[in-house]
Amino acid sequence: MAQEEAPSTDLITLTRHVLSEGFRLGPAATGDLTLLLNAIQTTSKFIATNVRRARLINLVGLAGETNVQGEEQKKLDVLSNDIMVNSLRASGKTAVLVSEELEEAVIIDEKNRGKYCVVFDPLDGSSNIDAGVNIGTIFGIYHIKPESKGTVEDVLRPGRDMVAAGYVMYGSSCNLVLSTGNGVNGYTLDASLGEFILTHPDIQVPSRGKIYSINEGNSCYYHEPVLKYLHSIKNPPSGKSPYSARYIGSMVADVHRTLLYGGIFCYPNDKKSKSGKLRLLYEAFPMAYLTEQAGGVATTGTERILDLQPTNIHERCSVFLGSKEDVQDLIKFYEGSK
Ligand code: FDP
Repeated sequence: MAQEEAPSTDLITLTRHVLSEGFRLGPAATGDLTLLLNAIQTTSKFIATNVRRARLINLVGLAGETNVQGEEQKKLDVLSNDIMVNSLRASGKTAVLVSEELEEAVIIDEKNRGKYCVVFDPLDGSSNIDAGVNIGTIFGIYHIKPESKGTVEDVLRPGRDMVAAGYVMYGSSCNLVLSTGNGVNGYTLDASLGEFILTHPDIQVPSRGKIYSINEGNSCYYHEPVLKYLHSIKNPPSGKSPYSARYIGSMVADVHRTLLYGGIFCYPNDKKSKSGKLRLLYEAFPMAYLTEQAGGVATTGTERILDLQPTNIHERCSVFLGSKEDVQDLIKFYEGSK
């Protein structure tokens, strides 16, 4: 009879893991990023609790406002934004905050000012909230520029300048996936301990997958390269299987599956949405950073996402990311259309 594996008595918590990465940096590590990540952990637990109880404590539905994108804000969007802004300000480690829910960047007062800037979407996938489908928080972290006291210029920089990025997925479990520039690790919240435990060490996107993820309802607007690519994966040469479609409509959930199972996630620009839908700073950059750190590729179709230079904190961009070979296949259709 197979022996049952004994429960672990040596849990690697997120804080322990990040601290051990800090130790590798030697004296250069001041502990500030660890403290900032601690604040993000706390906000994630707080938001996770509210997401779980939303139906019971009347947190579903609209808050009655529209955000900077002209989208209706849900009560949970507003609450999650407030939780993050308060906690990040109080951490004393931030200088500039950019949230999807706020028109302007928040410049932190001198008393609470630190060295980092955090760009975030506090609750991504809002259209799924009321149905209890997976939603998430996405964040990216920059160090302020040398000599800067913290201005919006500190975040109007290419995503490759980020020092860390991650997301938290509120689903059947609460997962935090993080990179501090040294690979990607995934942690699962053990609600009884109140700690994120390392459950997915060193996530690597498979080099090729079998899944494509796109809102195909928009296909009448798609540009030629996207249509041709989709045709190619749905009508493979004989003997090969077509790709399966999976689209949740929450970027965090669709990207999480793509990182673990491989394949390609797409939200292209098209004839109707000339710049695409997803936001560069706090959706595309963090997810592109994680994808590359996990060995995948993230592109607009013609450019590496992490090389884009933002000019506006809420700008949008076209996104294709996932398994290296799948995304390279897509890129070939763009190159062929030149
Ligand atoms: P949502 O509008 O529900 O907040 O950018 C937000 C986002 O969700 C992403 O999470 C998701 O990938 C995408 O938009 C879904 O957009 P469509 O409904 O147009 O497919």
